[in-house]
Amino acid sequence: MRLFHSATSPYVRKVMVTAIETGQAEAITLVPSNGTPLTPDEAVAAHNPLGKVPALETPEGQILFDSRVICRWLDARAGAGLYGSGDAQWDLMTLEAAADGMMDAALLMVYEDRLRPEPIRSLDWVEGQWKKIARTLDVIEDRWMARIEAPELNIGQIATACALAYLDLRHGARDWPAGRDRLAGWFTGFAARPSMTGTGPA
Ligand SMILES: N[C@@H](CCC(=O)N[C@@H](CS)C(=O)NCC(=O)O)C(=O)O
Repeated sequence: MRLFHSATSPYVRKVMVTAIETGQAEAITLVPSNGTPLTPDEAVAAHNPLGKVPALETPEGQILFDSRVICRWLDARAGAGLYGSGDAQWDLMTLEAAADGMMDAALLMVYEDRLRPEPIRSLDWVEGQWKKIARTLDVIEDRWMARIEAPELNIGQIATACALAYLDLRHGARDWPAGRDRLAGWFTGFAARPSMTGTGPA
């Protein structure tokens, strides 16, 4: 199968960590891509009309996007159980959505800085995005650590770790670990997994 890929994308990383953890990475051929809303990658747009990575072409030729769908598909294909069952699955999918939302906000901050001409940039808007991230980090630290620290691997852990790594990569000066000792301590351990050290920017 083929995966439209960018090494710095936290969403792509989520897919790659899921693929490695479920033993499917060898079956994936990476197709490098580097589009933005201003400079779309036409090859990606031909497969995903939103022009975004990750997009996956399955062995049967089906095109899947976005990262949530691809991770779910990889999990189902391997029978890995990353989403749990019963009430837990809704909790884990909500945690994944929260982590993805942090990625969204963090990426919008980057785009505002890189893609929008300086005279029309909004610092208030950037700070509004950071507040979304800060609130979500606090809620994870206060209410979600049982899922985060669970011994069995789950999709909430993978998504959260990829979001935190992206915060370190793009917004390190904001120092997200400050005041969030439990989440920061967990992340140090999770970030050492081969699936994390083997993915992301070199
Ligand atoms: N909700 C999507 C978000 C994917 C996304 O925003 N990817 C970025 C790279 S980090 C992208 O391809 N941006 C290009 C664009 O927005 O045109 C997912 O979970 O896969």
